[in-house]
Amino acid sequence: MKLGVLATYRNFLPVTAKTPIFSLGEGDTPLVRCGKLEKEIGCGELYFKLEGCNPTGSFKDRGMVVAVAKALEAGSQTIMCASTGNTSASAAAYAAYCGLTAIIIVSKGNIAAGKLAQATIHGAKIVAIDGNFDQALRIVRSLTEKHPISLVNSVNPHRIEGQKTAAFEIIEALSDAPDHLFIPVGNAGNITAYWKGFVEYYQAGRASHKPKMMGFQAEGAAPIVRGHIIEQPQTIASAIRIGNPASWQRAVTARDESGGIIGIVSDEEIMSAQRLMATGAGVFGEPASAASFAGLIKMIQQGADFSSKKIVCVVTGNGLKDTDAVLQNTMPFLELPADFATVEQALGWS
Ligand code: AN7
Repeated sequence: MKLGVLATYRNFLPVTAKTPIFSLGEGDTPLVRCGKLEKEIGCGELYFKLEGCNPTGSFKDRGMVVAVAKALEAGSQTIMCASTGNTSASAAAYAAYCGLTAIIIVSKGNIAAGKLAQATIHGAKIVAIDGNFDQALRIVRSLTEKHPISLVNSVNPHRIEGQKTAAFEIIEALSDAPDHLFIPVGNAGNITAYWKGFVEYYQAGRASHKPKMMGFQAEGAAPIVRGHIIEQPQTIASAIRIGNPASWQRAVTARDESGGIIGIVSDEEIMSAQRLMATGAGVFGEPASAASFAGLIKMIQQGADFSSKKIVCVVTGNGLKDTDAVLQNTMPFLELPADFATVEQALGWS
């Protein structure tokens, strides 16, 4: 049985004698090396951290298990979040497991179908607003200040605590930190969490150095890179369609303290990286999660030299959550009658 994030890393987490310890099987996700893509794009060692293997299919579960445990410890009966999809799926699942009510606020028409199905099947109360994620988060922050409800967005520090465990796992798997960590940036909680995790394991003597943090935002939703709030963020990567990240300043700190960058990738670069990851490595990540690999490819194309570097790209969410994004951009398949000879001929074997 998997121990889960709370039991495995309790000494690094805000776990007290009163904190309930439970797990839906989050954490301990694969770190997969891809020699083929290493050669193809030209970097020393290339690993994908498969966060889509978490129970609800994204990295959010690591933080959610801690946030929900602390909400239970505080006697809360209801949790609430704004979400571009994955946070709501995770909140809904952990609330269901713990017998809590989950209320989620989303931007109408802007959530990938798989994520909405998750929140629905787990029994969350779903409110869709005529507005974007940033507006939803503002409403949720005000509501949870006024009413006795636990906020489980990553402005809740327990979320960051849980999510930092992915950095611990990478160091454990590689027996040291990588040289660079490539990661998508939306609300900027995850880059904040990884940096915290790398710093803590470094300070604990578990790593000889800290990686450079390489964050990537989508071109139409890149407030940190552009240096101002984006009122109407746009990108095919709906998970990171965020114009005013809650952890903006901490992402900048992670970038600067690590000597890394936060850059931009276009929707085309995201979709082509998603495809290359799928065809070259057998990894199917959702569009937002391909922003990390897209950033790596882009930097190499622009002349960066990673030929002797150990690189980890975080694949933050499972591609099955958002199949529309893929099927809209795919070559149509062959449609044939159910006839042996016709199929054989169409495949070029007769
Ligand atoms: C797959 O679910 O913000 O920079 O509300 O789902 O920590 O926000 C999701 C974000 C990257 C960005 N990859 O992480 C939400 C939400 C995937 C995501 C991000 C998200 P942050």
